[in-house]
Amino acid sequence: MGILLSSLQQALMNFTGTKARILMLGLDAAGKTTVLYKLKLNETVTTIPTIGFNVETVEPIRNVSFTVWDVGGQQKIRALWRHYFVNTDGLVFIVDSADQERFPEAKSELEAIFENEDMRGVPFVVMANKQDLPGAKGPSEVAEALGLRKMQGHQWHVQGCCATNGEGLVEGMEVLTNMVKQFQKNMRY
Ligand SMILES: Nc1nc2c(ncn2[C@@H]2O[C@H](COP(=O)(O)OP(=O)(O)OP(=O)(O)O)[C@@H](O)[C@H]2O)c(=O)[nH]1
Ligand SMILES: [Mg+2]
Repeated sequence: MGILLSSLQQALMNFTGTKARILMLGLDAAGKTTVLYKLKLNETVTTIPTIGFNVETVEPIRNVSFTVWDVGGQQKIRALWRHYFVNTDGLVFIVDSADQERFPEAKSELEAIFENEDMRGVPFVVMANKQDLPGAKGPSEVAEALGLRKMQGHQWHVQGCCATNGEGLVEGMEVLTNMVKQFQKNMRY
């Protein structure tokens, strides 16, 4: 009986569960790869700058299973980002909240992402990362610096987090999950 119930449960999960393709972008050293492996392994990995990409499936959140693409953010390879846009269900845009000088650069890269047709209406979460560092700006200041309130046509959320200890990551992904579900229901299908 137990086995039957659990296989029924599994079948139901398979039936109701959705899949989502999540793209993770942001300037070099913002913490994308650190976030990815914290979510995947719950470990703080030692990273080197990503040339190309990392892709991992992470544990389902609220019955949505994620494939997360973490693409290198160095200036000279940002032109490659657009090759990952097609069929994206949600964007995680990571910002180093302690690197105020680069907020304008982050803002213009985020705007450039949404100029692309393939990213039309895609919901996004800005992870205001590195909240542990002295001088880190809070999520609302990061939202302000990125001009998020003036952005039209997307659901968004800004989440303070710290990729090295994991704080805020699951919370941010949960909000993204809800937005992705709505996006898949209303816009894509
Ligand atoms: N203090 C602190 N350091 C962090 C945090 N998140 C990431 N880092 C550090 O920031 C550096 C860059 O992190 P990565 O994850 O490699 O950055 P990335 O965005 O993947 O960079 P690229 O691959 O070059 O695009 C590493 O030394 C991380 O340990 C954080 O929340 N707090
Ligand atoms: Mg990286």
